[in-house]
Amino acid sequence: MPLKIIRNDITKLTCDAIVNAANPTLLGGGGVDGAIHKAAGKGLLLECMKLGGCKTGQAKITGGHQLPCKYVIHTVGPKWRGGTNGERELLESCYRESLRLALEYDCSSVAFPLISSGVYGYPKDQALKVAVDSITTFLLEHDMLVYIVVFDKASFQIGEKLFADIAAFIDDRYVAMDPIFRQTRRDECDESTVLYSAETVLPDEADQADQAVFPPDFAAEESKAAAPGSPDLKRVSLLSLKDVLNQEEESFSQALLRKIDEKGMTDSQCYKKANVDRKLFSKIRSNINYHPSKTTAIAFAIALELSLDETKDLLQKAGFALSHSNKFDLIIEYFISSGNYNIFEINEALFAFDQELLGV
Ligand code: AR6
Repeated sequence: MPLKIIRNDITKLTCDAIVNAANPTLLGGGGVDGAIHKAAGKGLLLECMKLGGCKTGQAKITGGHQLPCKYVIHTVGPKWRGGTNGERELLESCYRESLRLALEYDCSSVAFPLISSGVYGYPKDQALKVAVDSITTFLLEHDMLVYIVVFDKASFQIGEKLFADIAAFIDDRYVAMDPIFRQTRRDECDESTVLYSAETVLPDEADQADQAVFPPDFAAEESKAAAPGSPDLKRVSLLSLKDVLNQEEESFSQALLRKIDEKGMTDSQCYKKANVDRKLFSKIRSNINYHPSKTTAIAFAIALELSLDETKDLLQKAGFALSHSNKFDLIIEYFISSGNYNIFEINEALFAFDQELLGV
């Protein structure tokens, strides 16, 4: 199951477990720790008092008390001391140990804040990379829906150079010119936008809310053909309409399965790399006429490492196109053109530019 980056207050999430960036006493503090204790009420503190603290890199679990989640997993991140004192290993261990506990307690969804990236001073871009890498490694072996919760815009930073490169790429190609976007730089982004809240990412709904536009405009053809005084034309046109309908074009689902075979991938390698949920993949596999959302279709193109032209072909089978008047499309084009098919890096960039993310 996939990894999602969302912007929200972690105390508001209804997933099975949320993770707390705690300190070794487990008795509360500032930052996300303070917010969690405040929202959970005194019961959480009382339960934490019985745990006997927690070492850096380790994790312990309690109930959610007055929070909407079932459990709180408390982990203690490393303090940043320049990066050469085992910080990365300890931070990886926080994610690994928290996910191990989530698994042990049968959680199917868990949400992490960016551990250590606040009071403990871990550089935010590096903290995010550790989070993404550790969670991705775990998800290769296990089924779970994992959220990284970013609290504010400033918490989320892709590298300055990458951001500048993408901005320049968009700027060079953007056709329907948006003067506001032309001036936009990272620190001018709208802080209040909640792009991808937990409520908007229910996998099934996301794909049912299909916005495909199917190209042949049959209704228009028919009305043209029915113009008064041209009965023959009407017959000819209706015949060709029938012909068109009879043309068996390869569907998105068929094309996808064929490409998976051609690339020598297994289904699970492909949907995991696409950050797509197994259930959704089964739907696509079992329904030849399945119409995916655009983000799902692109996620598969990325997983299959298709060229730009191949991507456009696959998208077209789902009724979509890539356009130069759309920031989202240009970012996708940027990554494909640079041969970077890492879906998590692409999602980090999409997130930084306030765009919808790929996969489910
Ligand atoms: N929801 C999601 N993320 C949040 C929230 C929230 N409600 N509040 C803050 N963040 P920090 P640390 C983000 O300082 O660096 C405490 O005092 C925040 O923007 O909470 O691991 C503990 O008791 C930042 O990106 O945790 C420890 O003493 C991230 O959560 C110490 O801080 C982590 O910031 C732990 O420091």
